[in-house]
Amino acid sequence: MKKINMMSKETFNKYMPFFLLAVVMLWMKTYVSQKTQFKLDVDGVLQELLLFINPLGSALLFLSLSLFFKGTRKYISLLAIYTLMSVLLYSNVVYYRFFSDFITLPTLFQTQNFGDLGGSVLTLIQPTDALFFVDVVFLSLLVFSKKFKKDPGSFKNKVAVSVVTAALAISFFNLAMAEGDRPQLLTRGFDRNYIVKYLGMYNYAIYDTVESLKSSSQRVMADSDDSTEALNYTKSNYAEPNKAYFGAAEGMNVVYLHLESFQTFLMNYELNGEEVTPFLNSLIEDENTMYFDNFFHQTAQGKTSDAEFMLENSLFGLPKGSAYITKGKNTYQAAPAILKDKGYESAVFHGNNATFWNRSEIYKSFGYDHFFDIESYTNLEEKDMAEYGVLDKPFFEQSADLLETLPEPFYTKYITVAHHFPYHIDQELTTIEKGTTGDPSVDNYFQTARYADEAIEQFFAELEQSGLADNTMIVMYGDHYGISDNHNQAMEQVLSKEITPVENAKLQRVPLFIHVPGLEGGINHTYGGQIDLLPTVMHLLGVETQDYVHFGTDLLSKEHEELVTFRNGDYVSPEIYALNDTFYDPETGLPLEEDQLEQAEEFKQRGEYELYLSDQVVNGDLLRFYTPEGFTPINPADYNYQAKAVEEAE
Ligand code: GP9
Ligand code: MN
Repeated sequence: MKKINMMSKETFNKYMPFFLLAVVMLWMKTYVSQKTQFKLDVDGVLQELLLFINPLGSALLFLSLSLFFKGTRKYISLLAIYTLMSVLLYSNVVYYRFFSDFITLPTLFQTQNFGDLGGSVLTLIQPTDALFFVDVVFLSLLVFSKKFKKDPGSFKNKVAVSVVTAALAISFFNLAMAEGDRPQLLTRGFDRNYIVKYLGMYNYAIYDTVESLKSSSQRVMADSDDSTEALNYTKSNYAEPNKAYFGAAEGMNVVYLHLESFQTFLMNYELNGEEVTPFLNSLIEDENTMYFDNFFHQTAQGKTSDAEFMLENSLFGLPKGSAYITKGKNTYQAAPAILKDKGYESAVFHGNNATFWNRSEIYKSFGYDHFFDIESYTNLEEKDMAEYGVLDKPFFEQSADLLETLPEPFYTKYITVAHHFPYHIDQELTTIEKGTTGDPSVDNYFQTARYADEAIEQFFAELEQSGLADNTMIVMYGDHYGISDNHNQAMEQVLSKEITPVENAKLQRVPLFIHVPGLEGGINHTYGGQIDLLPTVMHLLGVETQDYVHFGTDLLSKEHEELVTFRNGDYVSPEIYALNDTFYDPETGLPLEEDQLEQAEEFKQRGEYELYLSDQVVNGDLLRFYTPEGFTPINPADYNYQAKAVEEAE
């Protein structure tokens, strides 16, 4: 008995310094990473202090699990936990460089996507990143070195439990201070930056795991009564179609062109006195094209998939992850399904793997008849390929033959890829110089935008040649920003102005063109977002929408409310911009006066309520309980794109 006690004491003396060294190293590495790699807007001494202490609780807590292991296994388990936490931290650093956001559990299930990202990920990794693992190497050398004497003794559970308790006490103290500074931190959860700033990277990971599990249990808990609130709201929010436009494109084919990473600032922008997008610029002036210059993307982590999700459903994307990935099996009443009842055949053209963003699954739930993915583009050479699939010019060229196989009227979507981060393109294919800011992503951005512009011109010409142009409505929209706010320094040079919060919000504008043969065009300054596309397009086609659960309203309706809510609860409207808990006057860029706050607050609440209801619908899969009149529900099992591809090839 006495001997065991002695051993514990010795063990304590030998293992503890090693253990504490590991805790301090992990704490410091995490603190320095949080401070330098993420833009957390740390404001004031208290927030600085919290940022400093928040990794301590988690480092202590997780590493103390090693104390429960017997003998020398303590060392191995500590090293394993340390390495896992380092990998988690570093993955977030890399992810943040592109997305300005943190990884969430649903995005982890997108391993296929991460694999496909390939080259993009490589451009995000820097040689100095090796520093993130210097400590791991050092600890491994210690653990595996014979010279470093490891203590074979074991801790009493009581000791281990006391260390865990101390770690929890530090974490709870941290949480209490954080809640004091930012009430409802965990319940609001709109902004992952807040959680990391106050509670640190590792606690964020726990928070995210719990939230994600909650979300999947929401479907199980939901019942038909839950759909009533959303239905009542969307009915009361419905905007009557404008008679001048309703049915203006009735019976026409529909073509959506998904303009990857296009932002409105590119329109009519001149680089060294030369237009970057001459063809799109010419469409702004086209007599049959409506161009919206205050149209905003509303995407979050789901990027392209969020944009698609909104335009097909007029439901918001999820606050984290992508509904495409986690909600692919939900019941939807999406555009292809609505139009199927009107005799339309639908197809998506996209020269990438079918599984990217889980498209091959969710398109079935949307009722898409065909999905022409990379397998459908057979006549390809190395030079025709971009990072995410077939380059836009060969893509449109080969899609023309595929389109011929479709009966009219059709509803189709073309998803382009050439103008995608990091905007690499073979210099032989470029017809405009790079930018000169010194920031490669920004400088390259102009070249791929020009290439995409030429490809779109080619598509318009093809449509003309095939005789389809006179009977086809073309909708083109930018899907999300291409230049994240990490590049604002270079963007200030591009725009020759300071990028204030208001200017930054204005940079979230993406172009929207609606071209309808025979309909008068022009520039439309209405504020709107991607959520509004579906009712706008349906009304132009003469399809009523009041029975559908849509969170957007027709941009052409006189009742359209000019309020664009972003996924984080911020919003923009012609007179008020609500950004990061401050209300601004978009004209002056200054915070609003006290007496103007009432309307600002009301918009804020309405926006948040809409996001909440939309999330209820998506997370609870509530559309399974409600079928609009005249709508034929979709059975995803009726669709099999692969079989069709095989049949067609034979
Ligand atoms: C990939 C493409 C890109 O198929 O649509 O998606 P993004 O990275 O822009 O979300
Ligand atoms: Mn995209």
